[in-house]
Amino acid sequence: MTQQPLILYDIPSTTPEKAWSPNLWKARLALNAKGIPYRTVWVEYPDIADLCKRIGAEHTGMRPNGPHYTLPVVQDPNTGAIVSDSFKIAQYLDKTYPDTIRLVPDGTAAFQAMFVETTTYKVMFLMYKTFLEKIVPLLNPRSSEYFRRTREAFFGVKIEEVAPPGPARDETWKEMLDGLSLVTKWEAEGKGIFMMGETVSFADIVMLALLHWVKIMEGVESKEWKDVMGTDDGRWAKFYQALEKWIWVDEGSYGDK
Ligand SMILES: N[C@@H](CCC(=O)N[C@@H](CS)C(=O)NCC(=O)O)C(=O)O
Repeated sequence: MTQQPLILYDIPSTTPEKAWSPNLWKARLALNAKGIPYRTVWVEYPDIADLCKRIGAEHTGMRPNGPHYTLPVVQDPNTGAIVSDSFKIAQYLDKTYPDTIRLVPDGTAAFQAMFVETTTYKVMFLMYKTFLEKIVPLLNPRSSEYFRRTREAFFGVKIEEVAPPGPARDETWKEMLDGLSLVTKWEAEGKGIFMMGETVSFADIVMLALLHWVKIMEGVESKEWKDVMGTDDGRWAKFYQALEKWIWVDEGSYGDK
C-alpha cells in the first residue's frame, strides 16, 4: 500500500482540465487505472530541463545540443524513485504496486513497446500535425512561446504551414483515421475491444490518451470527434466509453514552486 501520494509532473494548459498532452495523459491514466494516490505538479515547458536536472530525472532522448528532458516524470516519495517516460512509468508502477491492475502483463513488454512506437507514428504524430496550430493558444504564455519556437525549428516552417486547413490537413487527418483502422484490424482477431482481447493493458491506455486528446483539442461537437467516434462502426466510441472512468484530473494540484 502506498503511504504518501506520488508526484506527477505535468505541463498545464488553459483548458478546464488543465492536463492536455497525450504523453502526459498516458502516465496520468496509468495512475488513475491503478488507483495509486498522487498529486500533480504543473511545470511550464521552459522549466522542464531544469526541473529534471534538479530532481535527478533521466533524459528521454538526445538532441544535437545535448540530452532532451521531457515530461511526464513521476516521483515516488515512498521509494525515492524518479521515473521519466510514460511507458517506463507504467512498468515502474506495475513492479512497485503489484496489487493494482497490471498494465504490462508478463511476456508483453516487447508488444507494448512496439505498440507505443507504432501508434506514435501512425496516429499520434498525425494528430499532432493536425492540432499544432491550436496548441499554441492553449498553452500559458511562456510555454506557448517555447512551443512555437522549438516546433518551428523542428519542422523548418511556421506552425501554421505544417498542415494548413484545406487539402493538407484533410489528408493528414485521413491518414490518422487510417491509423486507427489499422489498430482495429490488429485487434479484430481478439475476443474483446481491448488490444489484448479482454485484458486491459498499457496499449489501451495509449489509445485512450490519444482519443481523449481529440476531445480536448476539438470538442465533442466537432467533426473530428465525430469522425473518430464513427470510425470502424463505432468501435472507438465503445472503447472510449468502456475506459472513460479513468479520465480525471486530481483536484488541489500544485505549481512547481
Ligand atoms: N516518450 C516520452 C515522450 C514524452 C514527451 O515527448 N513529452 C513532451 C511533452 S508531450 C515534452 O516534455 N517535451 C519537452 C520539450 O519539448 O522540451 C513519454 O512517453 O513520456
